[in-house]
Amino acid sequence: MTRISNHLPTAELQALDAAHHMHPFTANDELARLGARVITGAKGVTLTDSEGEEILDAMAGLWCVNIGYGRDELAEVAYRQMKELPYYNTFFMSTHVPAIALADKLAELAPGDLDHVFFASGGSEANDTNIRMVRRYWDLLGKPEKKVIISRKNAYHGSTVGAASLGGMQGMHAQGGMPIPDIVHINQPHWYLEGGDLSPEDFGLQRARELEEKILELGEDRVAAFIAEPIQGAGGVIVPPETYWPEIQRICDRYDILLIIDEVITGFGRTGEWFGTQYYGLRPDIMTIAKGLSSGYAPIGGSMVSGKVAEVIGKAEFTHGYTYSAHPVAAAVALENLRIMEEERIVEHVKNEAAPYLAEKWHQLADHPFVGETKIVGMMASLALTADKSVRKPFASAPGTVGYMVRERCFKNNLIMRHVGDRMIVAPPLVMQKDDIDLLFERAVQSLDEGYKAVKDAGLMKTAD
Ligand code: PXG
Repeated sequence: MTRISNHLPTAELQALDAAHHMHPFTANDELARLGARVITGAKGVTLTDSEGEEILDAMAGLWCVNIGYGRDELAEVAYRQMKELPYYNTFFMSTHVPAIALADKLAELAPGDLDHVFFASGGSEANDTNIRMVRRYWDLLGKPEKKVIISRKNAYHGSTVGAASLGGMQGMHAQGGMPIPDIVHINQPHWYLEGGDLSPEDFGLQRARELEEKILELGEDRVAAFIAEPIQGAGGVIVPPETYWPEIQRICDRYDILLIIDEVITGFGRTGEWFGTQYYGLRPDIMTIAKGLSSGYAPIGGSMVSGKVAEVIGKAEFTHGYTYSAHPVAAAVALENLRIMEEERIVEHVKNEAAPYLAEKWHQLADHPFVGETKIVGMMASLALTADKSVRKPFASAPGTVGYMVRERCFKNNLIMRHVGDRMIVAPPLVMQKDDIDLLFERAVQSLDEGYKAVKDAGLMKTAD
């Protein structure tokens, strides 16, 4: 049997990795110089690396390991499903029991009339499905010109050409001729850096009304949909002002456009509700899901689709699908993950215990001289690093310079806390207990203290003009 284990010294593993493995969102020359951290195992909320270090994973892998690592039940379900039916497709009038059972469960959990699901292997594929589905929807209703999708700058919707076009990451658009036609971006509701002298409430309304202005500018008859994350995740855990979402919902109701809510990060308990949609009281037509659906144990995602849209799409063949749509092993693993989430009342644990405790600790960080603001909803939190607490301004150095220095301290202190530009972010496994959160806080404070000193010593404690 192939043995995949930590069978070589770390340096050799790192050299092989750098020689042959092209990493996502990584400069491979830098990787070769520094060597990747080799993660060899994990249990609960803790990772182990090839040097035997124990690392607190405050990012739940990549925002996905919601129930924590090392749950044998998921491994056993995967094993059983592989023996029984490792693969079959759901094309050409076929189906299988894991697909049926998972679709049924998701229809029960998803809010409103989001009772239908089109499966994919992850969030990017699901968002590609969404592009095609909303255009097809209007086409079938005799409005083929209604195909523009409005999104937001600094949104993240995935990495395929379609999903990256939906996203608003300039660095991604700059590589590979994106966005594709008929996708446009409005500004994000990022009060801390973009709110100027407006109150958060007024700014939230102003940014929401950019959607209305864009619809009017393009003409309602050309706009198919608006897509957004309830809280921007990869963009830096940007929590919109309270006025933002009600106004967006009002605009979507007023004009005949579809609302796509990307719940890839906010879904499956992260906000203390099953979905961010419920946290904000939204009524989407389509909801993107992935990550926490299987707690990352198997690659699976999908689009939850309302009755209104599914009925139209179902009228004729939708010429779209992936080999691994509703992969039986992934579907079985997801189903078991959802069973555990329900049985162990993990969403309630977030809402009533973990998130309030994390919030109490997180907001204490606002007193640190290096921290300009703290934001948190459920188990996703961010803080802005600042050179001057009295103004909401970026550093004079290139964005991310300071954040990276703090992240390096976190890495050294065995805490996975990330930086996005000069914001620090966490999104821990939902199963964190109070003592895990205490450890997170302790290491975060230590890393901030050390980062603060390093940034001062480097002469970077300067605000942009
Ligand atoms: N939508 C959202 C909101 C996401 O966060 C995707 C779609 C794409 O999902 P897949 O499964 O195709 O990766 C994501 C993924 C980061 C980071 O740096 C975030 C994601 C992926 C990779 C890196 O925080 N989110």
